[in-house]
Order: sequence, then C-alpha cells, then structure tokens
Amino acid sequence: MSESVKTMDKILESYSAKVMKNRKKHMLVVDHQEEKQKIDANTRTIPGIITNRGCCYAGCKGVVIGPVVDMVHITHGPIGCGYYSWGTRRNKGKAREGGKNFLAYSFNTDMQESDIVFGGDKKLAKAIQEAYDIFKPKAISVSATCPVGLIGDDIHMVAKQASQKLGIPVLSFSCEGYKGVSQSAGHHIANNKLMTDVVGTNDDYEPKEFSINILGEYNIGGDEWEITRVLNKIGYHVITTMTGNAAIDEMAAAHKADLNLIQCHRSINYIGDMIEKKYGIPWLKVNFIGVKAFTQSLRDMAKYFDNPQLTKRTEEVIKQELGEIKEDIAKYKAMCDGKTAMLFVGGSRAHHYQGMLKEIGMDTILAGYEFAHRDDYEGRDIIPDIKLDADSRNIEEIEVDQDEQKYRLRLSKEKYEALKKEIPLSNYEGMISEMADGMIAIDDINHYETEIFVKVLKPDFFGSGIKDKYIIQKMGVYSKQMHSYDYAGPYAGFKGAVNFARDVAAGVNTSAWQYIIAPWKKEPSLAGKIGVE
Ligand code: CFM
Ligand code: HCA
Repeated sequence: MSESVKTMDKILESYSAKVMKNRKKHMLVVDHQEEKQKIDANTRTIPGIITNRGCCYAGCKGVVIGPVVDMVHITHGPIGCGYYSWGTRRNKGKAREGGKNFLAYSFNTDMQESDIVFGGDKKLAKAIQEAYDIFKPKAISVSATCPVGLIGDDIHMVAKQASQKLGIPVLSFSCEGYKGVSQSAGHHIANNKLMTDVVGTNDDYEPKEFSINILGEYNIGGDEWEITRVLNKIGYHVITTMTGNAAIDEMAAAHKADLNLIQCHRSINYIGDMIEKKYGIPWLKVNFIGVKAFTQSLRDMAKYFDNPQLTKRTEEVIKQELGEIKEDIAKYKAMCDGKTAMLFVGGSRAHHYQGMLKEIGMDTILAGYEFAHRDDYEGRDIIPDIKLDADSRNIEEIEVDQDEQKYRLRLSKEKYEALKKEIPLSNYEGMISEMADGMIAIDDINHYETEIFVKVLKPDFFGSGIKDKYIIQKMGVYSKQMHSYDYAGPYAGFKGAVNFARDVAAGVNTSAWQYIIAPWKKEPSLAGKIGVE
C-alpha cells in the first residue's frame, strides 16, 4: 500500500464514525484506471472542524465585485467584515484616462446596536448619498453582511431608490455570509447581478477585430497586466476582464466580444454560460499559469479565430517570449528539480499551478480546493449527476437574444461542434484529469489533516492561504500564499512564470528550514561541549 493511502486511512481511522463517513467522500487517490472517480464537494463543513473556507460575502464583495475600480463598494454591516476584506487580496487596478479608482478605500455603514434594533436602511441610504456627493462614482455596489439578512433591511429597495435619485447604477447584493456553504454562493450572487444589470447595457461600444473578454481573472499581484501585455502584442482586443482591474462601462460591453476566455471556472462559469446562452458567444477554458499552459491557451485561441495572420503572429510572439525566459526557467529548474509540492487553494489555483511546478521539476503529490464544486474536480460532463441547489448554475431564466447583426456570432453550429473536439470550448475537464496516478485529491482539507499529510509525506513546498501558511512553516516546510502571492507577483504569463520559479527556488533552498529544530536540541550546547555542565 502506498504511503498516501496509508496516511489517508490513518487520518480517517482517527475520526468518529460519522465524521469518517463524511470525510472519506472528500478525498481520493488518483487512479485513471477507474472509469470515473467521484469526489464530494460543495457540502457543508462539519462544525468544529478547522476549515480554510470563507463566506458568501467574501465570495461576492471580496472576490467578484470588489475589484471593479471605478465603483464605490459599500459594505452594509458592522465594521469587521468590511475592514478584513480591505486590501488583503492584492487585486490591483488603475484608473482609466480621466476616470477614477476607488480600490484603496474601504466604504462601510458601520452598523451599531441601535441600527440592528431599529433597522439600518436609513443609514445605508445616507451612506450611498454621502459616497456619491464626495466621490461622484460611475456606479455603487452595496453588499450585505450577516446581520442585515437577520434583521431584514431591504437593501434592494434602498438601492433602487438611490439609483433613481442619483442616475447611476446602484447594485445591491444579498450576500450575507451565512448563505451557502462557502465563498461559492457569493460568486453566484455576484455573477447573476452583473449579468442582469451590467453586461449588455453598453451598446455604443464598437468592437475591433479579435475582441475577447477575460473572465475569472482578478489581477492579483498584477497577473492581468502580464496576460494582456502578451494578448495585445498578438493583436487581441480585450474588451473587459471580469473583474480584475475592471471598469463598469467595459463590463457593460462584454456582449460585443467574439470569444470569452475563462481562467477561473469556479467563480465565473455562470456568466460564461449565461453570455453564451443569451448572446451566442462561446467560452474557452484557458490556463495562463505556467509557460506550457499559457502557450497552449494562446494556440487554442488562434485555432478558434482560424485566421492565418493571427496564427502566425501567435507563433512569433510565443517564440520571442520563450527566448527571453528560457535561461531563467532552466536556472530555477536546476534548483527545484525532484522536489515535491502540495497545493491547497480556493477553487482553481490548485489545478492551474500543477503544470507550472512540473516545469521546474516539482511533482504535486496532494492538491485540493476549499470550495470548488464537483465539476472543477471531475469535469463538466458530470453535471447531470449533480443535485442542483441554490448554489448551482441556473441559466434557465436568461432570455435568449441572439441577433447575429447586433452581436458578433462567429461560429456556425457545425464549426462549433468540430472545434469542441479540438479545444476546450465551453468545456472544462477538471483538475483530476491532469493529476498523475497515486496523487491525492482532497476537498475542504482541515488543519488536522494538513498536519498529518505534511508530517508523513514531507513536501518541500506547500501552496496555501493565510490560515494554514504559518502552521506549515512551523513544521519546517516552505509555504507560500497562493492567494495573494505573499507580497510578490505577477505569476501569470511568461514573465510571471519566471517570478514564480524564482520565488519558489529561493523558498525551498533557504537554509532557514534547518533551524526549525533549535540547534541546541540536536547537538550539545557550548557549555556541554566544554564540560562545565
Ligand atoms: Fe477563482 Fe480566484 Fe481561485 Fe476564487 Fe478566492 Fe482568489 Fe483563490 Mo483566494 S476567484 S477560485 S474565491 S482563482 S480569492 S483570485 S486566490 S480563494 S484559488
Ligand atoms: C477570500 C479571499 C481569499 C483569502 C485568502 C486566504 C484571498 O476567500 O475571502 O485565506 O489566504 O485570496 O484573498 O481567498
């Protein structure tokens, strides 16, 4: 029996029968001989277990809506949630020419006891007005935290009235933290509102050739800037990125694109599906992390557009960019070769970084997600198998509006079906398909399981979040926050790959880890050596 299987069994045996039954379904050892491996995901964490998950408000305000630069984002609730979702994610943004960027601000209604008792809607209306008077934003968002749902403030009515009075969109989100089982419910809530109230509202935009949107990319540490640098060089026109460094008018013109790219499937697949259904624009699953994956994604895009100049330019740019980074990657590979990694991140990075690690010679022996759904592990074709719940895709209500004159429908049904066989068009294979046999896939890992796996399987690198990073480092294993990249980045694209390789090479090779056990615990103290003890 492999060490991985033994460790999994050891962990499960230490649980009570009920917990064991639950956790057993959330972990597996990859075996591609088995026809279709199933893993439980997107279910409630067992109370008492120390999870790395966040909440619905974090997924809606913190993740999807928060990065839009020219909107004022108001958190309606007591101050804590607004404060702790302020700045830590490192989603960067710049003002457009003549425009504004409010990312450095934290706007909150700071509800007090009296607001909880007598209602907070008047305070919210005042806050919206005040924010408008001072900042004159193009749009405002209002995100509800737990107590707002409990006392029943009608934030949607307040937002509607404010929008009519001020003449700007005021988007309200009932994303109370307790909804759903994780951040995931918040992604869905944010996606739905962006689709109903923003996408499709800017018809003035005149799309250029090769127009695309990048969905599920949040410009953490500047990733989006490195990706668009390369895409622009090839000749693409990015109408909007959702929502890293996004601007409201650009998102409103998303329906004018030829193709949607989906980087993080988990947080934005709803918009990808809804745009496809409503406007007939397909989406392509891409991966911008790692040289090979980025190169492959660029080639898949060229296949979609099927234009000789674009294809030629794609190859030229790839060649040129590879030439510039080849030596650096080889240098860092030599420092990392043969080392092992574990990855536990939100809902997509545990997959995206495996290829990058492999390029520097590191195998990922365990990988998992905090809040992904089964399709992110097993692939989209398992969908009919999933019990639909409030937190699942729901595109039935979307009106179909496929006017070929108005929108840029590029593909006939036949071409679409033919392309689907060659590239991941409106399809995602999931993380497990790319993991090697014998590796562990684990959902919603808890701190106890993390400790055991790290102690027994001794990885050289652990890609983690803030909640687990220091526990892992205290065990003598280099741990990097894959959410915020600690203080570094960008890590996406060609130049990002070099940054990542350099940081990992430094982290796994530092001599710091040998001092985790104090030297005097391993060898006699100086006093002992000279015989005075
Ligand atoms: Fe998507 Fe993200 Fe992720 Fe995510 Fe997140 Fe994030 Fe993440 Mo933190 S949207 S699922 S909800 S790639 S904030 S930028 S790093 S957990 S793996
Ligand atoms: C969130 C945001 C987060 C948290 C990161 C972490 C991020 O889900 O609330 O736990 O280290 O990327 O900032 O995922």
